[in-house]
Amino acid sequence: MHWSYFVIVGILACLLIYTQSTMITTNEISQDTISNLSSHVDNLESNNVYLRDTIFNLTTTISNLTTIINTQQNIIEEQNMSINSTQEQLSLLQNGTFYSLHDPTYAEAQLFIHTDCTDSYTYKLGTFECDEFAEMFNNNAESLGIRCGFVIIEFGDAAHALNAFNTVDKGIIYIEPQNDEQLVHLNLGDSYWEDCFETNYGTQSFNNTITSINIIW
Ligand SMILES: [Ca+2]
Ligand SMILES: [Ca+2]
Repeated sequence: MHWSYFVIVGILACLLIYTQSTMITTNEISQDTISNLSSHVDNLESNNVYLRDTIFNLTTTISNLTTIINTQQNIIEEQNMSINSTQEQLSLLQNGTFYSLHDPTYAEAQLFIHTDCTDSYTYKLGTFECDEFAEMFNNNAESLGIRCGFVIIEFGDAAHALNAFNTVDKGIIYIEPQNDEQLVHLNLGDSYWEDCFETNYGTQSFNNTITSINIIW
């Protein structure tokens, strides 16, 4: 054979070896790349779970903070209303439109009871009943600067109104404004007309056992 034939065969053999070598390298690179990408995907999925948890926690935190903000805003609004009301009352006090009230001494309360004429009015069913007596007595006292309580007691199926003073030296006293009589006591379970006065009003034909006592100052 001619020597050029061997040269050609040699060149072709070299090319074949080179090509196979290149394919193996490319194949190895591709597997590495897939492995890296797969690892990267795992990391991304892991990050994704973390981010989802973070978003969930932040959403919960935002919801809680929103609730707190709404609560605080409500408190601020209530306080603003209270401030406005107080400023209004202060303004009225400064203008002399309101008068300040004080709790009386026991003697001052007695003096008022005996000089006030509410008890001289006549009870009229439907138009001037116990609540009108108690309201008039309260308003007359407070027009003089004496703080007076409007007292409502319940008998279960009926109710009655009277008055109270929180005296500075002898505590709370209760007054029946229809006749100026001061009660000896006023307790739940008492029968109002039978137990609460020194005067004997006799046994009542209706249930007057006290089931609740409310003082509106
Ligand atoms: Ca009187
Ligand atoms: Ca009052």
